[in-house]
Amino acid sequence: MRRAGRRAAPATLVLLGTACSGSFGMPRGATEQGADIFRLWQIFFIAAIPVAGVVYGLILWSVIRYRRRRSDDPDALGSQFRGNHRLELAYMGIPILIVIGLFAASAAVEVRVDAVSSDPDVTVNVEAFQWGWGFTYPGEGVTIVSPPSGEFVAGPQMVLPLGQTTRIVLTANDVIHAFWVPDFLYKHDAIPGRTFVFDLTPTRTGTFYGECAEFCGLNHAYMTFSVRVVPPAEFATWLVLLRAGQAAA
Ligand SMILES: [Cu+2]
Repeated sequence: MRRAGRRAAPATLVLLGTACSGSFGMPRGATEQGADIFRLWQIFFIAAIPVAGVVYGLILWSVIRYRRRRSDDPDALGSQFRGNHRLELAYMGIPILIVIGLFAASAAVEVRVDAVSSDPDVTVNVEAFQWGWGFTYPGEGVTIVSPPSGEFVAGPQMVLPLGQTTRIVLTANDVIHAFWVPDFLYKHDAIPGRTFVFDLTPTRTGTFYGECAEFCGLNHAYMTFSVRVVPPAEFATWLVLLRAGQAAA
């Protein structure tokens, strides 16, 4: 018992720490859309705290208050009652209200995250295939394609400008894949014969790991890529240099 307590203490401290920082251990999302999803999760966590408090509190209270004592008749039942309308209304009504609230918050965030700009700053056509990715910047004459996939092969890199809206046009040319960048808190299936469009607006510079998130065959595990977010001026330079390099090749 004491050993379990010693092990639980650091975990409780970590939990308290992440709760106080407001992140609850969640990544905060490196895009505007991801930050929106992060805030939705904050609402879920905050709603869960009083629910957990009531549930664990009642369990603890009944375990202690109604424990069997030596003097108790072993066949005795506790006081039985039925038909408490106020209690029934409370334990049905409160959860229903919580679910309606969480549903409304989720639907509002989904509408915002799925909304696409009519005038994006950058467009990238992303094509998923067995087993890799093709990133084309239409109008820029630039295409980046996966090297042959393998265990120690780094996937291709997409570069995006910080703070600008990028439209991703996602397709698959063989089987179902999924575009997933964990730090963006966003994942989307790529289905042959269908085109999916979504926007990403990066809010942090850096290199973010991405991978296929739908089992698509033998080399699925090696179907990785990365997204490098740079300031807009650096993005423009990158495009010019890459275009020059690809024209010369
Ligand atoms: Cu795949």
